[in-house]
Amino acid sequence: MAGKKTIDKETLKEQIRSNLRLLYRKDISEATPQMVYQAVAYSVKDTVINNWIETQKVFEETQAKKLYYLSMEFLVGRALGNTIQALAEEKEVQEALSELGFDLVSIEDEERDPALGNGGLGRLAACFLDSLSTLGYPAYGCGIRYHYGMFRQKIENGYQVEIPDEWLKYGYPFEIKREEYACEVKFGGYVTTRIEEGQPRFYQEGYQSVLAIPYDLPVVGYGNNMVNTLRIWDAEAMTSFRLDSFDKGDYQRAVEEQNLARTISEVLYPNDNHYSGKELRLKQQYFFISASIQTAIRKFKQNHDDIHELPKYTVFQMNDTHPTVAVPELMRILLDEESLGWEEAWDITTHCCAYTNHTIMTEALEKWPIELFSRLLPRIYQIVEEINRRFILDIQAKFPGDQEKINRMAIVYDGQVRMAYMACCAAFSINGVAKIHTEILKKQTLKDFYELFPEKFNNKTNGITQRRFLLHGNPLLSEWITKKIGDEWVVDLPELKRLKVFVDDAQCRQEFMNIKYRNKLRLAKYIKQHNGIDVDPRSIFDVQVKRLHEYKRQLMNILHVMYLYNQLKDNPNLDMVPRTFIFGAKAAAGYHRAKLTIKLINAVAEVINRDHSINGKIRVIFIEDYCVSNAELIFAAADVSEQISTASKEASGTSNMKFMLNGAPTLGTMDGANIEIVGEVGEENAFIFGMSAEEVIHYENHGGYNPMEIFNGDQEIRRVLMQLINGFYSPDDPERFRDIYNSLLNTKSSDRADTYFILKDFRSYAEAQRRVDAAYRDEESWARMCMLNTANAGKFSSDRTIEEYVRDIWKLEKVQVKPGKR
Ligand code: F58
Repeated sequence: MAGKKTIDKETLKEQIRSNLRLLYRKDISEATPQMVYQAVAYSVKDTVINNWIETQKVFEETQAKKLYYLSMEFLVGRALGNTIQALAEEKEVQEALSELGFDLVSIEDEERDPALGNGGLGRLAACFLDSLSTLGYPAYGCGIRYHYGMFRQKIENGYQVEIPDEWLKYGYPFEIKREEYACEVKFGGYVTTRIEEGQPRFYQEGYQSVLAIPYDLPVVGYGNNMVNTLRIWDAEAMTSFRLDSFDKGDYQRAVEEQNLARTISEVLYPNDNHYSGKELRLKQQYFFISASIQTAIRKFKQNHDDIHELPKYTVFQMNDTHPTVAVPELMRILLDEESLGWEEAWDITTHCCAYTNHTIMTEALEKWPIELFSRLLPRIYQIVEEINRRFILDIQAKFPGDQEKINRMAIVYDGQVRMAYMACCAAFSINGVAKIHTEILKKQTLKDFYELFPEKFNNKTNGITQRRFLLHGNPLLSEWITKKIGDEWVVDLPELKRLKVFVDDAQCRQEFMNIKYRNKLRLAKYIKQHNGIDVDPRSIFDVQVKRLHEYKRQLMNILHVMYLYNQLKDNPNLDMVPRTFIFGAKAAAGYHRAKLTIKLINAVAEVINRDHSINGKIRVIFIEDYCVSNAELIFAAADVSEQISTASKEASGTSNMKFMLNGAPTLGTMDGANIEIVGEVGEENAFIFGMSAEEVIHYENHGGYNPMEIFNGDQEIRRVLMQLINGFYSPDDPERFRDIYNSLLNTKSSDRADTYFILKDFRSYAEAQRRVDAAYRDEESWARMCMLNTANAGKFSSDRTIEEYVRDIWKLEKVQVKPGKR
């Protein structure tokens, strides 16, 4: 599919040898796999650079409109394999390496995942960049070069232990430092006003500066020569530029600036669906936003004289509220540096900024205390106040006398700045990430804003890139699909529907299931290596991998395992298909209940995996350090995709799509994108259970429900819960899981008992699990179901999502890039 070959095997071998000499003064015979990885990466980068330069030239020539995707997180995963694949050079590289005595897969394993994100939101940003490049749209990802990304997870004695992620330890070969584009970012101090030419002008004084240094990472389009840029900002002290401060004895300030710079880009906050109101977090936000917006304006001005034209050439997409300071920062630049009036500046800003919401969980909605916000960003805060003042006037004009409404909608209220409201007030587009999520935003979370600005609201159901999660992660299935229907699916996923005809062909079904089996063997090997446990590749691989959060209900899953185990103990001859329950999840370091749930999963695994009396009918595996690279192995090997969030809570989910694409039916609630998955594949090809979002919301609005009734009325559930506090899974400390037990049964003033309706949905879940067991026994219909999941996954490509963003929000034009030459 890709154009001409850009890598020639013999030249590549020579380059690798030469890179080894240049980088390490080593011959191939003495090189370690890590060294070879670096040498290969530099060679591949060499090819990429030519196309990268060419892409930039095309941007200059065409003056195409550019997207700036502003995101605190980009969970890109490994680059080497992806890049080689995008250049369609896998065969050349594989052969070159094997002739040098190495194999590509193990060299790829030498790469550290750049884990600059937590979970869904960060991975979505990475999928979007992949699609933007592949589709040929001009775009920049703008983020932070955290020195420590998402922590690495070790399991010690069943507990999660967080290990710093030193992804930069050996250097990251794909990045390029661009010192020449450094920007100054100012924090603190105070604002002075001077009248100049009859106009007040605002100056921030007494501030501390940080130098923002960009590092560029290539985002390589598949087979089209396009290379967009992911620009991540690192902080350095301005001190070398401020020797004068030392001279003047302003030593204190110089030291403070050093410290500020040292901390800003140090570490990613490891929270998923929970915001942390830490000062450093706000510093990080303003740091990368100020640098990105300054750069975008500088770039625009190189080619355009009239700043009013900015929205014609530039669009900023704010990935959740974390980049929302982009609004006042753009206003600041337009007002203070471009000397525009308020209305003009507001008009430009509100035509450039768009906002995506990723959650309705109230604890994830960002609010900053005024004291902190105004101290750190004094000029920005003034602008926010003015945005708020004018916004309130607008509301008053439309809803005279409705003070309640003003209280509900004000951006600055009750001592806090409400970031989502600022985003909604300023953005020209507000989107949710799945149909149901967008509806809940309109009807509930952002109801007042929907009433005021109905035209701004739109849905963009998430997607994933098939190039990483099928083409790269599941080579066997990819080859098979390509053999059956050609390779267009790589850039046009709905092509997969052409696989539907093969479900009626016994031979094809056999081939499809053989591939699944081989992928299960691959994962079983990984599990053996990492967990030291043998799993039966003929058992059902039932998988839940995602961040650990109460609303995602990993707890319900493990409680169900405990329930099944009780049944087996009572009746060792219980007729069930052997199951391997596979979990993978990181918990935020400070989220105690989530960490305790990990311990519970491991405690249950300990007991069950050791019990030979159940004849291996249940195995429980906790995969340590779930991350993008092992995810690829896991999706390919899954039989069942657990998507069991409390309905209404999971905005979209994206792992559900990755499983579907790899032929695993969904066992899930009618939540997030599960609903759309069922819409595509049909309810008969999924296992749906549990309360609907309406029911959940109804209970929530009426004070919840009484889980005690279930506890008292259902002896099997009661038995499972008692095992949490009678030492069954924790003989050394029977109280260990008391908090989990309490969370399900005891009402505290702050929390409802069983906030996430685990007991309420339990029976329905167990029943759905029985349907899985029954369905799996019918080999033919199970194979059909799996194939139909793959065949109907076309909608869930991030290519489709990006085309919708382009059509409805960004209005970008495609560009064509020729292969770059040296
Ligand atoms: C996730 N949010 C949603 N937030 O939970 C998931 O349903 C959705 O599919 C995905 O976004 C993509 O739209 C999410 O991952 C975070 O991790 C934030 C990180 C920063 C703090 C607040 C949560």
